[in-house]
Amino acid sequence: MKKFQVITLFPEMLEGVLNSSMMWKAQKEGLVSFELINLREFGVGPRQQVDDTPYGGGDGMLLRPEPLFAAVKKAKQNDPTAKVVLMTPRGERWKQSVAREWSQVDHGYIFICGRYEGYDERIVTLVDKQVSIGDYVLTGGEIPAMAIIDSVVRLIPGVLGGEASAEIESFSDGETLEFPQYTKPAEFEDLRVPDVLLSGNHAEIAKWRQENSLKSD
Ligand code: 6GU
Repeated sequence: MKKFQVITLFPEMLEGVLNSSMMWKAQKEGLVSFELINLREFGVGPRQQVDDTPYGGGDGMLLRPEPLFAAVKKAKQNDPTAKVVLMTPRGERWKQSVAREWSQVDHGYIFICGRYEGYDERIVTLVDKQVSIGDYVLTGGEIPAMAIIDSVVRLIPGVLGGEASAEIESFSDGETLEFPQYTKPAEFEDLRVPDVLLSGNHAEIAKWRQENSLKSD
């Protein structure tokens, strides 16, 4: 069972997503487990401070190293072989081929979600990989962490159910994006399903789907 741990100041942001749909099913079937680690619990002093002003001046607050180091230590105790992943717009761009690799390895992952204006750079010494989900800046790593976990979990054998989805997956082999699909009715407000899909000609249908799929990577 693969364990995904997420270190965050906002565990409630992830709860709904990780406990719904496919990710709920994957947990229920014992294929994955999720653990949310609240960074606030590792805060410094009586006010459990997690951030402070940058040395050298400048606006905003940075996450302090002590709570981050303590939270990673806790996560490593839970899962000693897990890899540590830092969510940052400066990281390597996430892609489907990496999601596939991560779904096949037999160790867990610990995600560190940055927040506010940044983090103390010393956290990088604990990190195996820095990941970004695209060239834009979000206010925190929580949404990227959810995107990455979703993209990995759906590829774990046994998670994706149903003949139809498995069929699309094997057709695409993960490298080809899905073709457009239609269901009943065949005509809706003057919008018609392409004739080829109603033709019953399986060779023509396969050709149409191939031509209308997008290549990834
Ligand atoms: Cl991983 N974090 C933040 N804050 N913004 C991002 C990102 C990550 N990936 C793209 N934008």
